[in-house]
Amino acid sequence: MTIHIKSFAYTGPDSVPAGASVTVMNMDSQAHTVIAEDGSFDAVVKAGTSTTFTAPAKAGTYAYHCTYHSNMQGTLTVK
Ligand SMILES: [Cu+2]
Repeated sequence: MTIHIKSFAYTGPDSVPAGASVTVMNMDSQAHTVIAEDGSFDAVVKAGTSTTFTAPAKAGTYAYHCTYHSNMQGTLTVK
């Protein structure tokens, strides 16, 4: 399960299992974040690196965004 960030856009899996380890891979030359609107998860990923976070234990659709770039929005569906 990987969320790719490229050209200031997220591309994620259709869904992830509850509690899964989700990798965030940043292919841009600037840092980005993956911050859930409800605080369920957060990740900061420097340029050209990857990191992981734990998906929520509860099924649902979680909206997230990048702290640095307000036009970057995504959703993570947990099943
Ligand atoms: Cu960003």
